[in-house]
Amino acid sequence: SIEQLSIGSCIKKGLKEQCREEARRLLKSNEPMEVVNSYLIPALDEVGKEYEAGKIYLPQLIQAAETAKYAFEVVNAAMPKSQQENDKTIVLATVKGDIHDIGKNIVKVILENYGYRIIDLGRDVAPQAVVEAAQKSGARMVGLSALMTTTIKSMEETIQALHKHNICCKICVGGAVLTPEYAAKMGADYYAKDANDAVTVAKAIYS
Ligand code: B1M
Repeated sequence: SIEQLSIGSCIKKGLKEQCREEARRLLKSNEPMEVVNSYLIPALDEVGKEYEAGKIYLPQLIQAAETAKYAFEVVNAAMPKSQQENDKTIVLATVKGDIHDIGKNIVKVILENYGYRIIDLGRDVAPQAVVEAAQKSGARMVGLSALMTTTIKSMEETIQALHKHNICCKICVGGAVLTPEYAAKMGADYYAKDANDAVTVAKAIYS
């Protein structure tokens, strides 16, 4: 029989099937968001720190992220689905140059649960694509995600592009490297520290 490992160890060791099983087990006694906040994010944070400290290398970081995705899939599928149908549209994107999309995908699932229609532009998204999507959809909220100090610049460029084209929307930014102060400095209307915060922002914008 397979030894039972914590979900963090499964992620670190790249044990995909076991990771999926462990996520299912945790869902028996935790709400989906508890699994995300108390287990998955701390595990990824730890992996990120080990990578930064040179204790693990890029292949292991990639393997850990790939493995964590199995758990996120199980957890996202277990999130309660909203019955609401409405025209509250939100455009979401991870900015140009940045391929980190795990956080953005969580934000998407949570907002969908609250009945928002999400136009997900994916990751590594050019400012112009965000402008076009916002224009075409008439979304009143655009959510941008950036995870690296190097991609904060393209987040800023995206905000400037939206302003330049006079797009009538509120801009909310998120991602581990950001602070509320920096978000304001960039010209964003809102900063969301996590997915629940993003819901609070959406409610404020659409109230
Ligand atoms: Co990378 N990476 N990575 N990485 N990676 C970080 C971000 C890093 C901090 C690791 C480290 O060195 N400690 C570091 C950035 C350093 C910096 O700039 N300060 C880093 C680096 C350097 C890199 C590469 C450059 C490595 C290399 O190639 N040498 C490379 C970059 C590639 C690129 O983007 N061009 C790279 C690659 C990768 C993987 C592909 C292996 C993988 C990403 C897989 C994927 O996303 N599909 C990966 C991962 C997994 C990480 C860490 C370990 C975890 C990120 C994550 O998913 N967190 C990360 C270290 C860390 O953050 N601890 C790291 C979990 C996620 C749920 O949290 O994204 O913060 P987060 O989202 C939260 C909130 O921030 C908020 O809500 C979410 C849910 O609560 N939020 C929003 C986020 N977006 C929002 C948008 C909103 C609202 C809220 O709009 C409304």
